[in-house]
Amino acid sequence: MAKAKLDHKVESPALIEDFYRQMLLIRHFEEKCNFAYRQGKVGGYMHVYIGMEATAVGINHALRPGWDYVMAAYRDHPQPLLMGADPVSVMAEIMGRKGGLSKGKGGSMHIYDIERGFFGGWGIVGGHTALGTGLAFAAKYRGEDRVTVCYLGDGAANAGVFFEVMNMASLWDLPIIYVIENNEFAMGTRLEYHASDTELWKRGLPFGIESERIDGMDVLQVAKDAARIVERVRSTSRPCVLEVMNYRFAGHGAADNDRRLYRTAEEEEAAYQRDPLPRLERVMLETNAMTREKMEAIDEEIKAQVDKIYEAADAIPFPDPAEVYADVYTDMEPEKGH
Ligand SMILES: Cc1ncc(C[n+]2csc(CCOP(=O)(O)OP(=O)(O)O)c2C)c(N)n1
Ligand SMILES: [Mg+2]
Repeated sequence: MAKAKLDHKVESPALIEDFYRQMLLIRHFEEKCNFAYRQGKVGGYMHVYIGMEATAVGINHALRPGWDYVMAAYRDHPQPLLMGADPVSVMAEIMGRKGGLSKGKGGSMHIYDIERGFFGGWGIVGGHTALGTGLAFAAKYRGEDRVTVCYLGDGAANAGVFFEVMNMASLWDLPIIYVIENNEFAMGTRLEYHASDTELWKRGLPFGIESERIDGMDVLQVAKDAARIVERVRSTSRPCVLEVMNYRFAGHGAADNDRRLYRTAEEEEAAYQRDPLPRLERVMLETNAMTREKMEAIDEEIKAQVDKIYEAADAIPFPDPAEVYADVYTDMEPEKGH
């Protein structure tokens, strides 16, 4: 996907269109992933990003392509798409095919694109914040002005390791942004049941880290805030805790078929009113940035593009079983007895 150039005047109609296309690509891509899962074409766990698109799109826009680092937990399909990976290689990974970004051996939760600065794709809740902090440490140690964005969930914000690494990041002035995506749920446990203080942005304060909370459903606002924060982190080499308020429209993972056990239809309906896509559409209509006809045409175009991505990925074979150990361990080879 073409990435908009680093022009932070988000009022520009071309940039708004780019944001719209990026959010639509993620939405349709994720819907197609759900379809693939139901067809039995996805092994293991899979978690989609439907409803949360504005967060990754707005934050990605503030980053320097091919330079800054990004790390995510297991809700990791949107980041490589936004960072310029071939979408077929993302879909192929999710479907366990040879042409996948992790050669079909990682699956949905373990997608990496190191060349573009995307470091996964991790399933241990909260554990990856230590790895993300290591990336920021490495950049600083090498004297590079890279910013690391480490996404984590509201549930992950309770993990002990997160408190340890916030301490290190502040102590060592690491250029990292911990983006806490508060989608109000950790699996089937709502925020109020798992967090003693539901204002998660405050997690950074005891460590002297600049911390704030923003609306994650408004892509233009996220882009503006992210631009300001990334710039600050890059120039000061000080960490940031950024709580982004969004909502997980789908179940926790593709196998979560019973959301009514933990949330009501009314609550979901209220959340859908905050949907970042219609929200941007309203802005575009009000400002005459785009007509309804053009929006519909773009929507059709992206749906067709995603159909092709799926078909192309589905045509790729599975990895050769003889290569099961290849690229899995760095120093071990099967013939040497492992
Ligand atoms: C250390 C650890 N504990 C428990 C789990 C099981 N688990 C998987 S996802 C999840 C919830 C995480 O919620 P959150 O951090 O809010 O992320 P979200 O799914 O909302 O993006 C849990 C408890 C795990 N994967 N790792
Ligand atoms: Mg959550």
